[in-house]
Order: sequence, then C-alpha cells, then structure tokens
Amino acid sequence: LNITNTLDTDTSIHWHGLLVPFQMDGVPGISFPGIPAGGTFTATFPVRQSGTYWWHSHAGLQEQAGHYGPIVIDPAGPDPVQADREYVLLLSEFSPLSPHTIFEKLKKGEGYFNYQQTSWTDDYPLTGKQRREWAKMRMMPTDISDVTGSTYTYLVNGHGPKEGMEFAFNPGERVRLRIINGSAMTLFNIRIPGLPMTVVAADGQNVRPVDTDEFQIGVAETYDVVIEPG
Ligand SMILES: [Cu+2]
Repeated sequence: LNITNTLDTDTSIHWHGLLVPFQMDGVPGISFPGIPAGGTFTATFPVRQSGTYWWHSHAGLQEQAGHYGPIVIDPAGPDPVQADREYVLLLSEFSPLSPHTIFEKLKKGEGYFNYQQTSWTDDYPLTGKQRREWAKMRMMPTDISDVTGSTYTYLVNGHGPKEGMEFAFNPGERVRLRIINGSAMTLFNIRIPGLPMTVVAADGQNVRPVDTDEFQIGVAETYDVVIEPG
C-alpha cells in the first residue's frame, strides 16, 4: 500500500486490530516517524486475519476530524457466516468545533459539554451520601459522555440523521451488518426496533452466534450481526 500525504501536516495510518510488524503500525514517534506533508509511505505487511476492522490516522487529532475508514477482509476459505448481502455501518461523530478546541475545553472543565448537570436543589434522585460519593470521585453522575450531542452530530458512513439513509434488501434475505465504532468519544447502543440481531463476530473474530435486541459498542470496537428483516 502506497500512502501519499496530501495534507499540509504530518499524518499516519494505523490499521486498527490488524497484526502487523511494528514499523507498519502507523504510530508516529513510536513505531515510525510519521508521513510528512507531501510524502509517501509504503506499508507492506502480510494479511493474517479476516473480518471487520478499520483504519484511522494516529497523528494529532486527525481521527476526530474524519481521517478514518473501514477495512473488510474476506476469509481465504469459506465464510462460516452466510448472508445474502452485507453492509458496512461506520459510526462516527462530526463537530463544527476543531478537535483541538474540544480538547482545550475539556482540559479547562471536564463538564463543558455536559448539559445535564445537577445542582444542590434540583430533584435529581440522589441522596446526600450518593452525592458525596460522586463528589469524592470528582465525577458527575450524569457524566455519560465527555463530549455530547451538544456539539456532535452522529454519523453513519459519513451521513447525518437528517439524510434518511436507507439500506435495501429483498424479502427473506439474511443481511450481514459490519458495524464499526469509528468515533473518538462515543459509546453507541445499537437497536433495530422489533428486529432481533444475531452477533456473529466481535473485533473481527468470529464468535459463537448470540441473539440480542440491543448491544453497546465501545470506541474502536467492531461487531458483525446478521438480521433477517422480513
Ligand atoms: Cu485504533
């Protein structure tokens, strides 16, 4: 793979979850010097795995700014997961704020993006003891996400919720969804109302199938599910 950096700053590509020689791992200052502006880096590595993975920049805060993409590797032999069609769902966030501004705001006040803060007199159902425990941890009980929908728009394959994305299928088909959390800061809960999902792979590894109505996907995780939408 020849990677040419057309940015005006250093960049890198990290192959998240792929087992590669460290010189190819794409972490500037640790495993290689980075790719300078205008430079080309040749990544050569044997492909030892198959499944759903993703790549992202490991330079500065470029990942938050959109420098990422999916990786799907088909197995050399037959795939134990049989499906009639498949879609990649790469989940991420967009903010009109520069990631450096977001970082700066968090450094000054960890609750900057938390619009659900409690006060002493509100009716948030916490006892005095519980409040003291949270205070001891120096953490707000409503601190679910450091950065929230107050600045983020959540994306699927780069598209926002108002774009009405559709994923077509024919009646009776088994559809494999390769779901990747390419966000910087967000845990997503995945649910398709009224439709059970069978989890067949996690972080690129096939797993014994598990049926669920909902699952949570952490930052950088991938899950493959099979659905039969009707
Ligand atoms: Cu990563």
